[in-house]
Amino acid sequence: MEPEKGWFFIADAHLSEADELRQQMLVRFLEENRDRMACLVILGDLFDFWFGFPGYLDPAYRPLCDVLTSLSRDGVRIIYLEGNHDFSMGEFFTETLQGKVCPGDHVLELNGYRVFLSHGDNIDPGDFRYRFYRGLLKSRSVYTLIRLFGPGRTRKVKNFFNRREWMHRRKEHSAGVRPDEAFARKKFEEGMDVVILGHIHHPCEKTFVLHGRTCYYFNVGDWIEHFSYLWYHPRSGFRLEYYRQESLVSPEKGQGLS
Ligand SMILES: [Mn+2]
Repeated sequence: MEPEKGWFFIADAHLSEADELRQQMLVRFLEENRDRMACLVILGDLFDFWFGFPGYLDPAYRPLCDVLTSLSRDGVRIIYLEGNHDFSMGEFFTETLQGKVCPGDHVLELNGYRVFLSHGDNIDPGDFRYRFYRGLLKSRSVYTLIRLFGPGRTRKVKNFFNRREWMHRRKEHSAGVRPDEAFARKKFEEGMDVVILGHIHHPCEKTFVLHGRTCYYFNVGDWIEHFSYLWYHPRSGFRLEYYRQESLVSPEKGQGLS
C-alpha cells in the first residue's frame, strides 16, 4: 500500500558550517519521512546565512542540498518562505529544486483551509527600526554588493550581519497578548483559517474561535533546541510533532539566534 503523503512544515535550523550534527539530523529526518512527504514547506532561516550565488553551492551544506535535490526529483514540492537570514535563495532553490520561493508572505489553499504562511520576523507594525533595517538589507543594492564580494567572502559578510543586534531580535513580551498571536488573530479576521509562522524558535499551537469559526495558529519552532515540525494530512489534520533521534541529539542550547 502507498504510504500516506502529507505536508511538512519546518523552520529555523540556522545551520552553519560548524553544525554538522544538526545538519545530519535534519537529513535523517527528511530521509525517514520521504515516503510521507508530498510537500515540504520551509518557513525560513534554514541556514544561518544563505545567499544563492549563481553556479555555487557551499560545500558545507552539501548533505542537506543533496537530500533536498533527491526529494524534489521524487516529486516532493518545495516551498521556501524567506527568513531574516536568507538573502537570495537563488537558482539552487528555483531551478535545481524547482521550488517556489516567497520573499514575503504566501497564502495557499489546503483541503479547504485558507493557510497563511510567513517566516514571522516582520509582523510587528510598531517596530519601525527593525522594518527599516530589514528593508535596507533586503534591497537590490545590498544584493549587488554581496554578489560582488562573491562566495569566497560570505563568512565575512555573514559575521558582519550577525554582529548586528537587531538581526537577532526576538522581542520579549512579558505582559499582554503576544505579537505573533495578535498577528494571527488579525489574519483570521481577514479570512484566514490557519496561520503558520516560524522565527520565535518556540513551537506552539493555539486554537481561536472567531464568530463561530475555528482557526488555528501554529509556530513550527526550531531545529536548534526543539527539533519540531508541523505535519498535515487531510485525515489527521495539523499536528505539531518533535523529531527524536537520540543517538544524534547534541546538547547545543540557547544559541540566541532568531
Ligand atoms: Mn528568523
